[in-house]
Amino acid sequence: MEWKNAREFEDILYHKGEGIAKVTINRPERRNAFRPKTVQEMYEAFLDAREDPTIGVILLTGAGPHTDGKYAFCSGGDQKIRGQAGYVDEGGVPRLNVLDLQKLIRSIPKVVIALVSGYAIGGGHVLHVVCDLTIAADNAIFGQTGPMVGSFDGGLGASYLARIVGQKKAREIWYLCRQYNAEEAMEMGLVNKVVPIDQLEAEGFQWGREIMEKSPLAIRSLKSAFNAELDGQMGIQELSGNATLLYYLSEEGSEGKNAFIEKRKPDFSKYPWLP
Ligand code: 2NE
Repeated sequence: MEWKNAREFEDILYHKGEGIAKVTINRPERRNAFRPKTVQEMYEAFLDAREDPTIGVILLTGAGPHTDGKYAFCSGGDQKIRGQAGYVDEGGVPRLNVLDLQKLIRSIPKVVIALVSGYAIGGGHVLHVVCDLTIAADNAIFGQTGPMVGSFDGGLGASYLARIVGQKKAREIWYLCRQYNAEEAMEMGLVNKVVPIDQLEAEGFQWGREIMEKSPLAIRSLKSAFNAELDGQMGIQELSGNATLLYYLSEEGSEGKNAFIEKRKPDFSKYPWLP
């Protein structure tokens, strides 16, 4: 695969190739824990991918291995810069901006695939949970640590996790803070596929390529439909936004606009009231 550097950041790497964007958390010395800057950079990269009409798939992964040979997707919020009211940025402001990133990943009308090697722990686990799909390397380790380190994510990190693995299992994951290997994650439906670590990126790229051969409007409508069931008014807004987009693309939708511009009465008579 041919990756081109899409933009320079400090805490992440951002590449594009063949309609696929790749966001790599690049703090392996902290098992790819995120600080506010890391999250802000990821947010900017995801926004760029959302705005780029050539991009249909985004891979989210972690840089590794670290010098000790260990891999991590992401180990959650950087506990070393956690203050009393959140993760403290360079200006001294406490933040929980990863929640904004979760919402963006969920609502972006493109397919987001988490490629997990090593640890996906705490807020890092939640990040893979909110992605559309997860491909795990055979060394992947999944788990929540919140109740051990004085934190929790009761939003998508709890409720959406429960939708994926079921209530009993989600409660086990959060209450006991155990770690689960790739095979166990596969058994509970937490990941889509497990591959040898040296094949992880190639597998993710192949899934991306297959998705890129499909209809963009069909995929974006499906994503918003999957979300709508769970997301209340915001889910309906997303789904309906796609209906509006499709209507604008139709001749019938254009007739209304054209009539206004041409200062005439719109003529919708040739469009059928389908059963
Ligand atoms: C990930 C894990 C299990 C890895 O264990 P191990 O034994 O392989 O590595 P080690 O030695 O713990 O970590 C290697 C280096 O990375 C740092 C460590 O401190 C260590 O650095 P040194 O002290 O040797 O210099 N490191 C690892 N994770 C870090 C982190 N999250 N923040 C800062 N430094 C970190 C093991 O490292 C682990 O359990 N990490 C902590 C996982 C965790 O509790 N994350 C936070 C959960 S809360 C959260 O993410 C959150 C939320 O609940 C709600 C909103 C937003 C965020």
